[in-house]
Amino acid sequence: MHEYAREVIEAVKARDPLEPEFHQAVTEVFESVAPVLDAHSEYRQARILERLVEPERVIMFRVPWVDDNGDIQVNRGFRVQMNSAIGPYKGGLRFHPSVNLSTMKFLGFEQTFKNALTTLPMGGAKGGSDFNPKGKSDSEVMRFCQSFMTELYRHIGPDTDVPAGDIGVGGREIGYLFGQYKRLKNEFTGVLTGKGLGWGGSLVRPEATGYGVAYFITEMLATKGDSLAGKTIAISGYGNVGTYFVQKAVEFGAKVVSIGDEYGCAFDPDGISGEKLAYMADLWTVYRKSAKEYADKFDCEWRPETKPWRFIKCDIAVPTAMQNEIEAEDAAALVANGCQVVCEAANMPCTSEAIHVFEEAGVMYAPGKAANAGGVATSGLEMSQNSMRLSWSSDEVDGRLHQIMTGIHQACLEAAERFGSPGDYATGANIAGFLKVANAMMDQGVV
Ligand code: 2IT
Repeated sequence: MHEYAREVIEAVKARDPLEPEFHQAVTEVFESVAPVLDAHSEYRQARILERLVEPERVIMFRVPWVDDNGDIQVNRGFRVQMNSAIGPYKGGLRFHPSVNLSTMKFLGFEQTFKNALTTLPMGGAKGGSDFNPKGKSDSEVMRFCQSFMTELYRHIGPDTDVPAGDIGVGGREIGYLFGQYKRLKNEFTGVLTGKGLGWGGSLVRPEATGYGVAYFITEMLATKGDSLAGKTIAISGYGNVGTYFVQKAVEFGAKVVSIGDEYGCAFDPDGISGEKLAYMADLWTVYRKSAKEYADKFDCEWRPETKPWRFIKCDIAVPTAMQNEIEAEDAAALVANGCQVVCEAANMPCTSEAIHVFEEAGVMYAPGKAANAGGVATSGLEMSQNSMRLSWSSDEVDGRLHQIMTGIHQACLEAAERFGSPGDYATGANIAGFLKVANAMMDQGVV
């Protein structure tokens, strides 16, 4: 670890000791950029690391709402506006009971470098609430979203901060949030992405994160003269990212054999496709049910309270759920079962210890900030279309997404090579993202 990076990490831990996820994200990036700091003392003089770890603005607010029984509920809302050096703040909103300031800061920090890698002009932010949409009626979700936006609207805007979805925030929630923003501001603008296709959304935005991951893995395998055809893949979620990843992976000839959620994991050795894939797509968005329903409906194995990583033999593991879902023991089990590629579709799903296990075993590992950047990249394309007041065809958007993903893959490999870690995607992604953001900050002075 570089001495300057170590000093700043220690200062972050001392100042905010109760933010382990944020410490983890900062440590991973700052460990990677050691060779850059060695070669460029100007970043230290400009206190770039101290500025990167301090969000430009943190907004925390009360979100009161009335449930279907007439009882008053109170949740906590957040928006962490991390860094605007290369564009307006941009990043998703997460509605999940695990949301707190640490998770919001880690996600905003990751988003800053991810957005830089897309090459589009977007700064980094994240927001959300500890509200749990599971088990809530549509009207409860609507009232919650309206209350959330009643505070958030004064802090965002199409040239200021453009939120989108993340875990627990999909098309339904974006609709309610957009409706309330429009009503409060009396303005129809591209203030959110992931909008409905009939009112400013972009074709391919729903598919983009999953497709992007499949494009990224394809590039990784191509460096070894290999492809997705015939590969067995384990995934852990069944939401938007997982669903469209499965669709593209199947198109590329692979077989995806698991889905899961916080209750357990469904193992389908025949692979998810056709009718089963269509059901998976509707499982949450239409039926609002657990992954167990899939196992029941298609008569396959359901393992309660188990993660797929522990028992499934796969060539490729694609965590699509939550931070730190792959721990060291899970990583060891994957390696023992012959897994050769781990590609993060979620944000920071591997612990630092798990990544270490993969490195030791020579498993190819791609970090989320590179591999899952297709979602936010296509959000950037939605912003462009909104600004121009026109819509591109699916082929146009998908073509740009594909080009962006191959570009990110290339940028990771080039940065890794240039700074002495050839083939190391994590180091390459962190360095490439860091250089773009840090250089913009240098140009813009002490702000
Ligand atoms: O983690 C992510 O990149 C997202 N949730 C998407 C953010 C966005 O603004 O589309």
